[in-house]
Amino acid sequence: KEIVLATENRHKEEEIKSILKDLDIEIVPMTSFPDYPTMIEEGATLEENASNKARKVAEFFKKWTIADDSGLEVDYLNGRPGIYSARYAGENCSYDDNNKKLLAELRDVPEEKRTANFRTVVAVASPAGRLFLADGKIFGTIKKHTAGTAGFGYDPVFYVPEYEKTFAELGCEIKNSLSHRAKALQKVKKIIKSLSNS
Ligand code: ITT
Ligand code: NA
Repeated sequence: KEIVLATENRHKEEEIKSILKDLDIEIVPMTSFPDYPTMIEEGATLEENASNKARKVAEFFKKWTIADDSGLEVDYLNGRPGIYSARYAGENCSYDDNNKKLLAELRDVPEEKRTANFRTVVAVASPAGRLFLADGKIFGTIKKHTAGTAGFGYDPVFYVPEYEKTFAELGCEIKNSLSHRAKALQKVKKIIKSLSNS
């Protein structure tokens, strides 16, 4: 009754564990093993990247595995950075670099044109090669300045109109109740429950 979590991102790991905490399954981060495979993201979609990560790690450990691929799609930028969200400002760039670049690209863009969405695809892979996908999306806007300190990545600039706050201002508890990742993982819970009943 355990499932490997294929991510190198500690923030994601924390959120995923928290959202799945009511499942009767132990979430084992792949980073807790002495060795784990390198996950290469060269797919054209979040679906491809999540599937490839989950499959590769499931095969390596011969254990059920889940992986998350997420991206921020900004309408004014025709959906960028999308699958390139992690390396938007360059290979090995910081979250801060990405946010600076995004705010600069949108500098003179008015409020009503700053719409965006965050999307997560979670893949669940079995050692034998079975694969399940679930996605989650949240709509919002890109704020003109960073605000808030919680979370990671684009959280200080992703603004949720219903709450009049960025993800970073909302804090993890509220974010984990309504985020792109939370929505995808609620579907994953159903998948895992139906698998463990069959
Ligand atoms: P793994 O592939 O190891 O899971 P990663 O950080 O490379 O970790 P992604 O390939 O999915 O993850 O890249 C998504 C990037 O989008 C991530 O690095 C963050 O910058 C950003 N991101 C993802 N989820 C986010 C969230 O909930 N809030 C803010 N930014 C997020
Ligand atoms: Na990645």
